[in-house]
Amino acid sequence: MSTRTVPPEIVEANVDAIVGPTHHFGGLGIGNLASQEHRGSRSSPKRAALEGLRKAAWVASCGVPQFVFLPPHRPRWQFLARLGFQGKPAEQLAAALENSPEILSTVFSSSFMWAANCGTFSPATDCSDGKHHFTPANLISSWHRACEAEERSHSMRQLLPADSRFTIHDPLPAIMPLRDEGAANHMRLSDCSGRIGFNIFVFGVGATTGSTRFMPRQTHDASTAISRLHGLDPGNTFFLQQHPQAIDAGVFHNDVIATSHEGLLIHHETAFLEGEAELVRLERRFEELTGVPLRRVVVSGEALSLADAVDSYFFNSQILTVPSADGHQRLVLLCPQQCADNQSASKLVSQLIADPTCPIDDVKFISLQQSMANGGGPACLRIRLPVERGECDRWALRLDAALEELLAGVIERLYPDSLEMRDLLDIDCLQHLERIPGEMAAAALRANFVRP
Ligand code: SUG
Repeated sequence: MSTRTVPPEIVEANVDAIVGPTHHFGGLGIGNLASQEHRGSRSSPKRAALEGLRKAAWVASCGVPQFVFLPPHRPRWQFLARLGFQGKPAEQLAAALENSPEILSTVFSSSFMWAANCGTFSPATDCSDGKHHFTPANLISSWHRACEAEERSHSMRQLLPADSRFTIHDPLPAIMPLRDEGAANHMRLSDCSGRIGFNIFVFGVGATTGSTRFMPRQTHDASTAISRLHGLDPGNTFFLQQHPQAIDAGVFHNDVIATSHEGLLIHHETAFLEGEAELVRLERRFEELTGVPLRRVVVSGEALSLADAVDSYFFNSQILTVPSADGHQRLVLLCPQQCADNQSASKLVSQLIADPTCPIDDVKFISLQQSMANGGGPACLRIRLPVERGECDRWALRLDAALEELLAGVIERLYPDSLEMRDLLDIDCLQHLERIPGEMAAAALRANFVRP
């Protein structure tokens, strides 16, 4: 039980990306078993977008500040032109498909929907210059994601007020030794006020050899560069290497094998390679600065095998501090439906709720079938921005009932029920899909959810 009466001074604003109308199964996620398994299957952009929107709306209904990023324009015509595809739109797309399905998938990608990969955010309270810092992830491990960084810098600027309190860096240089996948490989712990922060960066490639089956997506050099750029206190910053066995089992990001919230860290016993010394340093430092012990839950392979962790996405559950009517705060675990369906995960969730030493009070299961089929659970769909209470009142695109209705209306009316890669070559279908992000943005602007 965690119920307490003093609300944290720093609150976690959540930002979810609205799924785009060209959501499809391209099979491009490196080391991502679900994405590879569903390659070429028919998708439902409408269902994907409504599932994601309902998840974000549920979080908002709990009283957690919730914002959205709107989908960017597709297809990426400039990308096609840069690869030398010329001619009329239909000809360019057909030539791209003939050349490689990866190119067609890239120009229509909706993978920006996994906002946890949009970048790494550090709140002002953790940074030496007293400003918030955000570094968009360069995502250069894969074709379809490497173009997202520019779009996401734009989305952040659209959301946040033009304010000297935010420093938005350039993405790290686009070279393989600096590959970065953002908040999916970063965890922040804090004291109960939220002011004393502890930052954990998790990388797949360091001095020692990494995975053999799949290319690890985050490098140690990228993680250390971000911690320097953000001016994080080295004494409160920790670096852990992902266990190669985990990467080989389909754990392509740390948020598929570990999670954290305030003073709670939950990780699988095979999450990190020789991580114990760094974790002990973290525990000592946490207790020294906060006066209370870190609550670390280590999930054994016996309780949840790596295969079940990947199948259920238990670690990709969101942990939310939810204010309740009596003025208390409760910790709620928002799990993908797969955790209820997977026997080991379901038992683990029940045990955590029943455990009096675990601060999680409650669980909610949510269906995100379309995102999960591409390897994205509840936590992948959002980025957390810990800021001062009330600070986000001035941000754009806050998800309230009116914005939810507006977005659901556009999705219901315009998003396709079903989509296959070949449909993207149909000129009528293409013209329809191409108009949707603009219409959604214009509707949000008319209703004053976005600054002009
Ligand atoms: O990068 N899937 C994404 C899933 C990202 C999940 N995010 C976090 N774990 N935070 C990825 O692998 C699949 C796209 C496709 O195959 O069409 C994809 O990109």
